[in-house]
Amino acid sequence: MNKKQRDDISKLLSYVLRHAPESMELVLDRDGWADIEDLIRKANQYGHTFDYQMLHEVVETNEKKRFTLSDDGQRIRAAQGHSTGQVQVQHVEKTPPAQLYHGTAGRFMASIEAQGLIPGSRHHVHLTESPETAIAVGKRYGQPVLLAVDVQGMRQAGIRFFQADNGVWLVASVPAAYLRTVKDKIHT
Ligand code: HQG
Repeated sequence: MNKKQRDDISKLLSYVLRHAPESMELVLDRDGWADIEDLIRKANQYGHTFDYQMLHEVVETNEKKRFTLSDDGQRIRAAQGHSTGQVQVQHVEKTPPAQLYHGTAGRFMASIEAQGLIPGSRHHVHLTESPETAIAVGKRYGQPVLLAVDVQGMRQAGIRFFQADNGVWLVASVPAAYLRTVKDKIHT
């Protein structure tokens, strides 16, 4: 497969496993798992032709490790980013490193300063250990803004942190008091 073919399958998987399983009559369990045989059959019915080997290649080569295979290789789920009401993934609660980041766009900052970070349509606010990743995520929506999160302050306030299968950090929200704009890492 070439990159375009892999990206197309990856986008389809993100869409059905995170947001709209019903668009392909797919049913996910509470932890977000889909039966791979069922998924491939339904995808094929909806005009997306790929097989187990191709799906495997997409999972293996995905630069953000967006998808997780079950130990027996029969099920697949999105590691994070869900918005579908079908699932309520039990992510692992963990102590995060001292510094986490969130990337956003300048046009959201007035609202973020007023409300803090809220999950929007997704189930969690997404944080990362990598400022570079955060900046790239922010760029999807416009002029990027890098926010550093006061992890220690949040932990002292009793806010719980979870880690997805692919290392992304998840929280319910981040009150504005725990956010600081970082300017020196942005080179656009
Ligand atoms: C912003 C990617 C106004 C928030 C990444 C973001 C991530 C607010 C946008 C994953 C706000 C939501 C998720 C507030 C937050 N007022 N705007 N109070 N609070 N926002 O796409 O974090 O490539 O739902 O800053 O790596 O950007 O898809 O979330 O800009 O892990 O695998 O509202 O997506 O992974 O946007 O990205 P999103 P996100 P993938």
